[in-house]
Amino acid sequence: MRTRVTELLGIEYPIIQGGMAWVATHELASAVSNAGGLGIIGAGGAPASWVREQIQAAKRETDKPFGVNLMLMNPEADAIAQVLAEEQVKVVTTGAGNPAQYMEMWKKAGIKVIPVVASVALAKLMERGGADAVVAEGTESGGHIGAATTMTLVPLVADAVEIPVIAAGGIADGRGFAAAFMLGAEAVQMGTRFVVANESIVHENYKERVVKAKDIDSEVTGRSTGHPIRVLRNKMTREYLKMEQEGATLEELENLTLGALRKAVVEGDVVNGSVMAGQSAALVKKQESCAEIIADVMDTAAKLMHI
Ligand code: TUI
Repeated sequence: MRTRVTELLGIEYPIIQGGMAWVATHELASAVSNAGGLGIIGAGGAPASWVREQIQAAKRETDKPFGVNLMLMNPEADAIAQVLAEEQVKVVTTGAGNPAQYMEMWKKAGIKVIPVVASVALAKLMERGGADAVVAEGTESGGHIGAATTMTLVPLVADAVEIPVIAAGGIADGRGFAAAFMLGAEAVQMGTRFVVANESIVHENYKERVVKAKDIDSEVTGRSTGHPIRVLRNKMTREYLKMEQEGATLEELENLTLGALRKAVVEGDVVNGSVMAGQSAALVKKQESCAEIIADVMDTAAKLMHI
């Protein structure tokens, strides 16, 4: 299936793997790229040296294009932005901020730049700044989220910009893929479904939690702090939401979540840790390889779209 996004990135299928902090390591990224999608290494809150090592490992594991996501709240964002240019990564996506200050350097290095946006305003700004495409990410997504739903954000962004739009948030199967295309997207980004991939290094407890998740298990912490984070409900979220309601300070709330993602992903503590996942966790039924995930999504989508 060809779209402007498959042509832009040189990939076989218009499926991009989300650049999830702690989860999207070189193992997952190279597996997705080898399966014909676009794998992405998630820099998350990691230091620049770690990001460089991850890129070099992925280069050994695949000769297909892969990308890196720069989470702009990372204290080492400047240094990482430099590493991405030096390593001449094919594709960069960004999250949780405005990457305008790095755009010129990346474009000069020949990098395709795809900011993740949660609003029409930022999508337009990114297009004016030279972005090659945008990911329009709805509030159904896991992790740090905006307010608009995928159902409204994707067509609004598609109307507002000329560059290709990639839909994200709530998409985990061929039905979501087909729906996204009906809304004007030319590719999809999926995170949650790839969390449970065989090639994902995520702790088994975390994967089991995602597979077992039901529709009502999705929760948002941090609405009052201005940093809403979508996660799966557990002891941590119950305590957090109670403290938030009782007017706890930012510091008290941050103490509860600091390092919580690592605790869940690496240590497998899905009780006290932060189990970030999108609403689509309820749609994720089993662990399988990245190639099987992509084949399943594309098979269903092709039938629905009569192609
Ligand atoms: O970035 C994400 N999702 C993330 S980042 C992350 S790591 C993290 N961990 C703890 C605390 C905070 C982050 C986990 N999940 N998605 C892309 C995304 N970007 N969603 C929303 C936005 C966004 C929001 C506001 C982008 C820009 C923005 O404002 C731009 C401006 O003008 O500053």
